[in-house]
Order: sequence, then C-alpha cells, then structure tokens
Amino acid sequence: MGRALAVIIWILTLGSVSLFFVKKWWFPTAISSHAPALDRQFLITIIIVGIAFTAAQVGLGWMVWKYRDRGPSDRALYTHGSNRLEVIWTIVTAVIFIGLAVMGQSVWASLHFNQAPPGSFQIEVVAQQFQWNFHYAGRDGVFGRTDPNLIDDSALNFIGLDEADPNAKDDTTHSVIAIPEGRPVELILRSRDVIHNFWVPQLRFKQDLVPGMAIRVHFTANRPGKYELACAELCGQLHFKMRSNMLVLPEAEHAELMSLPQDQFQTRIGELLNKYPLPPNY
Ligand SMILES: [Cu+2]
Repeated sequence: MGRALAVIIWILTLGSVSLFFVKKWWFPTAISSHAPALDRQFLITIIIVGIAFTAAQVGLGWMVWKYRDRGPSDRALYTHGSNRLEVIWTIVTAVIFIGLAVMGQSVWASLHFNQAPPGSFQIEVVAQQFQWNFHYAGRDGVFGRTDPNLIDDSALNFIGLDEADPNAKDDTTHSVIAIPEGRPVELILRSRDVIHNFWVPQLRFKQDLVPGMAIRVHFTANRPGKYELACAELCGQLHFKMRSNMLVLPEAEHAELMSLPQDQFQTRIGELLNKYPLPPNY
C-alpha cells in the first residue's frame, strides 16, 4: 500500500508539472510595453517554485516508500528531527522568496509608484455597481469638474459631471475604454461604492479601484485591437455584468474618436467595436 501511494504521488507530480510544459492553458498574447519584463519574472518564479515543488513531492514519495508498513514485526522509530536541516531550509526558502520579491518589484513599482510620463493620455475611471464609466476630457484635453453630489443615474450622469463648467462641454463618458496605441496612458481610478478591479489580461495589468481614493497608474499598449476588460473583484450580486471592452486604436483613429461630440462618439465606438475582433482565444 505504501509503495502504491508513493507511485501515485509521483504520477500526480509528473502530471501537474507537465501541464506547464504543454502550455495549453497559458497567458494570452501580451500587448503592453512592460509585459515582457513581467512575463520573464513570472517564468523565473514558476521555474524556481516548480523545482522546489518537484523536489518536495519526490522526497515525500520516497519517505512514504521507505517508511511503509512492513508488517507486525516492524517497530516504529521516534526521531527529534534535525535543527540544522530546519535552519538551512528556512534560510534558503527565505532568501529565494525575498530575492524573487526584490527582483519583481522594479517592474511593478515603475507602473504604480512612478509618475506617468509627460504627454500621457489621461482617462478618469469611475467604477460603480455594476458598470464601468470612462470619462474622456474631449478636444480641450481638460476634464470638466465632477462632484459626487451631481451624480444622477436617471439622467445618465454617472460620474457627477458639472455641466455648468466650460471644460465639461466637450467631455464624454462611455462604458468602453478607448486608448491610443504606443502612447502612455494614465488612468485615474475611482470607485463610487465598493472595491472594484480593473483587469485586462493582455495588458498584464490589474489594479483595485477603492472608494475615497484616486489611484493613478499608467501603462503603454502597443498592439491595436479589442480586448476584454473585466472587474476582477467580486463586487456584489451582479458583478458578472462588469464586463466591457478595451479598444487600443492607432493614434490617428484614436485622435479622431476623441474629437467627436458625445452622440457621434457613441456611434463611432459601436463601429470600432465591430471593426476589431476579440483575440482568438476568447
Ligand atoms: Cu466590480
């Protein structure tokens, strides 16, 4: 029985590790400038923990095999273990994991802690149960004033835009995010109610939207197309409805879209959604 259990452990280990080599379920093709560094870091981590996992499972099977029940005459042994071994593997594990965290933080920090490069395209994002609202500054590039007291869902003013503000005249809002290709984009993330999460797998980018905070993040997308945007935080009963699209558009097409007044903007977004298909693995 002991030997059979050891073999099962080894087979399960081999099966789960081989899934990483087959790569049938893997990340979608990346479309952001920071993605290669992030993917490389992920690969290093998965290789190191894969080796540790395999070694631990092979060792477990070997112990099960070696110390199996050999009948009534077989006496049990008692051992205190080895303090020296405990210290060694604790230190080795700590060094590896702290090392991986230090290696990985530079990519993450460059997006979350550093300011967006000058000339970034800005979008204010206001999440609510259960929809995305993207606020575009329009032709003047200046956001109109917003005030939570002006929020009126029945009038479709989901973000509380102050219509009296001259800067708000050319502003548009939409549930689809449209960004330019090859130009840094800065998002200012807000939430009206609970914590939501902005996630586009192809961007390799994920960030919470927290009520009461304006979280600034930035990235550069480098491949035009339509990608699925999901809320990756279980934010309530209709959380599944927080599914939208992100359009990455060539600069000229994007600039043309941004120059349109609200009604034409809505129509044009619809056309662009039809023009660009979702990536094939969706
Ligand atoms: Cu949500």
